[in-house]
Amino acid sequence: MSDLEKHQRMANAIRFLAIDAVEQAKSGHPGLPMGAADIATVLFTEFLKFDPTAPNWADRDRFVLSAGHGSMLLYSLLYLLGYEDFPLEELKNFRQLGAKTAGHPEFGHGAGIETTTGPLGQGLGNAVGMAIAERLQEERFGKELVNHYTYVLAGDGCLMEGISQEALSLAGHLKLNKLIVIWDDNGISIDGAVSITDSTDQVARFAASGWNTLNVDGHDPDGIAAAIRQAQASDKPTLIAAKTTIGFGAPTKAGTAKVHGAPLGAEEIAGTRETLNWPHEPFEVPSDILDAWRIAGLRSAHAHKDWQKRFNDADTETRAEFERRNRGDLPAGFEQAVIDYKKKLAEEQPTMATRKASEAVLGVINGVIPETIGGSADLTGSNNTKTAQTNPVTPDDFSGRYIHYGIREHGMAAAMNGMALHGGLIPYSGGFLIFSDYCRPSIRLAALMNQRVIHVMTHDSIGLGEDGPTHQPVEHFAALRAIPNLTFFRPADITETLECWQLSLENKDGPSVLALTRQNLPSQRKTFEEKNLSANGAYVLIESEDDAAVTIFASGSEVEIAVDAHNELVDAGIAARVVSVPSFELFEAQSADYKEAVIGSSPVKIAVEAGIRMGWDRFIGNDGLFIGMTGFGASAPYKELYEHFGITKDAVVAAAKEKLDA
Ligand SMILES: Cc1ncc(C[n+]2csc(CCOP(=O)(O)OP(=O)(O)O)c2C)c(N)n1
Repeated sequence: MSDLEKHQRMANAIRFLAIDAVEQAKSGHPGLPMGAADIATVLFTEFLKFDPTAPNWADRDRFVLSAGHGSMLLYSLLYLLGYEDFPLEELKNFRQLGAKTAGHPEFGHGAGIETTTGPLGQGLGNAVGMAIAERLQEERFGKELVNHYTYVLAGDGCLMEGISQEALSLAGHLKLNKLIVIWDDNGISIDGAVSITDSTDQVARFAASGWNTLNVDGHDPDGIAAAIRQAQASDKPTLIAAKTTIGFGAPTKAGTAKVHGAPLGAEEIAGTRETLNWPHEPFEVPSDILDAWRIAGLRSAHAHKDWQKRFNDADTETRAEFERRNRGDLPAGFEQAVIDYKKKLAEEQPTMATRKASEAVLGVINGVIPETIGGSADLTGSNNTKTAQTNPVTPDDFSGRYIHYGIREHGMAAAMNGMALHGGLIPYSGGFLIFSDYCRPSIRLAALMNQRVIHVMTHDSIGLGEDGPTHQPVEHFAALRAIPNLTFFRPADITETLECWQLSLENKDGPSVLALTRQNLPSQRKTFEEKNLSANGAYVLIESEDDAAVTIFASGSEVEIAVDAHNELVDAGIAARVVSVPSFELFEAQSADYKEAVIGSSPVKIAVEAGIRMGWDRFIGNDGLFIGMTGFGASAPYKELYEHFGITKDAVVAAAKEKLDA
């Protein structure tokens, strides 16, 4: 068998596993795996550094299938290469409940999947973060321990999505030369030819963004190999534009949209078997070809062994630190640093905006956790995410710990996911809360993938004032609280800010958003408590000695209003209590007894929050009183806005009295 013939048969194994799995599931996308099989075969058998027996080996090359609908390409590869989590049974169960072979690749379902893809373009954004992480870790631990490439297979859809521009321009700027994107340029999407919707010169676009670009016939193995070799030697990230035929080998459907996302059907499959000379039963891979794939799976075993030896030769401290960071454990000194700082805050009782509080807290955190990587989407001076420890990362110097992401919220959030997935780093970033809308798809995926990324989002309400309703979050608290496994924090003062930061860092299994104010807030916590009270999600900030007639619930900046209203009610002889609610999600996780005790049984329950009511009925009931927003904000100094929208101490007191009198 000639080399070419062997290559073709190995590629056909991918094609037919994809065809058969999609046919069996009666759903899925055969076109991409059939079209990109040659590319994948060359990449995985000649270039990619990986070890199926150690799928999480830290120095493996990363492969991201950004065009996640082509998931059967990845599952076929993982089976053929011998990954334990992907036996043939899994392929036969493609898209069925409980299978690791979900419709789109899902991180965490099976070892070998680097990231969840499906929303087009996200994988490209993740890969930029992985490539950044590689450079950062290489700078810290040296090439001996960190030296790998990040490969992406992207489709037309990935490149058409807006996020692609944010991702690729950031990568080009940072000269991420170990990032190699292979574009499956088949000219077809769902509605038909790409030409009916797009006339972009993609190669020129990448070149204009600082990329090395190459063109190749995506069915010519030697050409593909030569291109990857050139890409590896480049001092820029590389786009390999690979011309392919979608559904390669299908006699009537190849090159058409018909093969993108539907089973081929019995007749077409029979024709494809004939065209590609594959006379085997469904799911059958001839033993010589399976052997060839399994041998390819062993290709990097030596590289892994050599790496392990270099790792064993490293000094104890380096080894321990490398492993700790990759496990995601926080350093030993962290908890004590939090307690010490909390004591100081209890003594000093500072008044400050929570965005400033966050900066002060970060000064402590970044001093003891070397793996935090900060950043901001061009709002560093507003988000206060940069501290003395975090020098900027530049294209030529990755020793820093701060990334100026530019005005690219979506690209930033996707890159942060990639950094977290890569391992060894804790990314946090800055942006305006209103623009959580611009990165919501990536935040959602971080939650789905259980990734620790921390979004510092400032200017969290009408309290930002003059910038007006385009910049004032109203529905965003509710919208973010709606995302499963995302912890949304809205701290009321600097002590809560410290606690919420601690909780965000200690939560290894999900993302957090810290909603912080532009305006100053007084300290609400008057005494030192070692316990993290915010960990309960809601807690009684001011208790009432008598049975409280009124309980006021509030989050963030409105806790001050709640406390002022409480004081006035108490002065008027009305027993009242205040509950601070930094996080709905953490409150829900408490015991039923705790929740009942915190909510209490006051006849009047009032919630105060400068956002919409949605979600607050959980605390105040359907008949509770809500003081907040019902529509968009306005442009004015913030104190006037609170008056204008009636979110004031007087409004709370009046509402309470009215209800009590009713
Ligand atoms: C953000 C997003 N929008 C829409 C979709 C639905 N979708 C899945 S594949 C696809 C077409 C992609 O075309 P292309 O990348 O050329 O893939 P190919 O046809 O080559 O398989 C679309 C619109 C999606 N998965 N993600």
